[in-house]
Amino acid sequence: MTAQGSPGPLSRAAGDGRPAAPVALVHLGLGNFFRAHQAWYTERAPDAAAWGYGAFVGRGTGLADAMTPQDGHYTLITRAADGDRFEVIGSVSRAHAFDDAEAWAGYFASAGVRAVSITVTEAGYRRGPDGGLDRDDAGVRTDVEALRAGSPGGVRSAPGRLVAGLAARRRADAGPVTLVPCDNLPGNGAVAARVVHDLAEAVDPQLAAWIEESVSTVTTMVDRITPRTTPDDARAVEEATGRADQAPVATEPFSEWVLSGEFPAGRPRWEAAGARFTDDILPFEHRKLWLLNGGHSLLAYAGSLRGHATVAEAVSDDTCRSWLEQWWAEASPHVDLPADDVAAYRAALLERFANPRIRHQLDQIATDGSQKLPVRILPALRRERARGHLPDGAVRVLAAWLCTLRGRGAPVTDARADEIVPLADGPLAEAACRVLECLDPDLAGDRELVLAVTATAAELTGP
Ligand code: CS2
Repeated sequence: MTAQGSPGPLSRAAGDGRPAAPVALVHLGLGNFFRAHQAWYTERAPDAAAWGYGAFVGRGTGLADAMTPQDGHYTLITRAADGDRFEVIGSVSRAHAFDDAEAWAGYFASAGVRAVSITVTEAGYRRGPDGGLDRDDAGVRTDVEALRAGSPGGVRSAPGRLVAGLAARRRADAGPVTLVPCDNLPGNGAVAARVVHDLAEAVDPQLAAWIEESVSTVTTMVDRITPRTTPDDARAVEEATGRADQAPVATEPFSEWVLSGEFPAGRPRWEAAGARFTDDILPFEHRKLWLLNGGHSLLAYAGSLRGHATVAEAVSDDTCRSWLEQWWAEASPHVDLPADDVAAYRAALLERFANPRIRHQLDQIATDGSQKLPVRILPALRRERARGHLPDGAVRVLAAWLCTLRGRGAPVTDARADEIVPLADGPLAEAACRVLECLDPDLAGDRELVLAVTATAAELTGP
């Protein structure tokens, strides 16, 4: 507390006194995950003083409004099962609203900016059924028109914004740059490179050719469970540190970052802060996407149907826990890592999920099932079907999602809700077939699978 007994504000002086680093990194998607993960690794890198972020909110102005009066600072609360640790993070040098197009272009035009990281959710890449850019998406069409007309100010989609920035870099001849997508998609580097290429090609093929030569896109596996901030978090910071923080973020102690690819313009020494660089990232992506994220999706849908609100509540229910173990037993053999490593990861994961002090809401995880299930559940399901197995754990996730779309359990918030919710209506067996078809037409042709999803959905919701 300050001398008057009222909490002091958070500012550069309240951190380690380090002045704001020059902006050498740009981030799109300033939110809690970025602040608990990439910004934290950057803060802990030994060369942090040279690597500040210019970070942009994906939508709206919220966090930029809260962080700017605090000079970009915020408190990271590391919430272990037995207590909290408080750390002031200063790696965000400037926080910007989503529509600050001038600052965005200015950073890209600066040779001092070396890399651009991205957290825009799975849906933010605006992919179509072939995995490339969805050219029929209304937002994509508007952005292509705006960029063709030379007015990037109103561009809103993530691929559109990246192309607008890269066009500014090319005009300024500011040299190579690296894109660092940090969303839960396998091969997120290839995904980001593809949608950026497709959008640039639609605007100006010469720009697309320049991007091909000058932009490196790395692939990353990111992991740290980070729930929404609650008013209690600000109170906890104030009580423990005497500081009034308008934008704290609480996260778990565990953190992992695996990266693969080249940074031709340089990067912070993230490896000295615990990040790992590898040439073979796929097994790490599978381990995390299938076991952690797949487990999360199972609990989000099936746990909500059983009346639970958080991950910790759901895993303390023996039934949910046995469903989780069942899914893990099906997915684990397909993870190409030593069995002992996978077993240790699962054991650690159970503890992480059970951390009662992390209130990770199931409805937050339940969002965008149409984007998440294809990367979290379907790869292992397909591998099991190819072996002639009918994996009950995977079937249960699909069945629970179907029930959710039919109005049971967690509320539906999904990028494809308008299309999918009507498909889930009507007689259960037909609904199961339509919903599976919309995830992957081959699934709807698998009669045994459709019957199993239908029967499990009926069991989950009772008579
Ligand atoms: C979660 C992830 O919301 C979700 O879908 O599964 O945000 C998860 O908490 C993170 O990937 C953990 O690293």
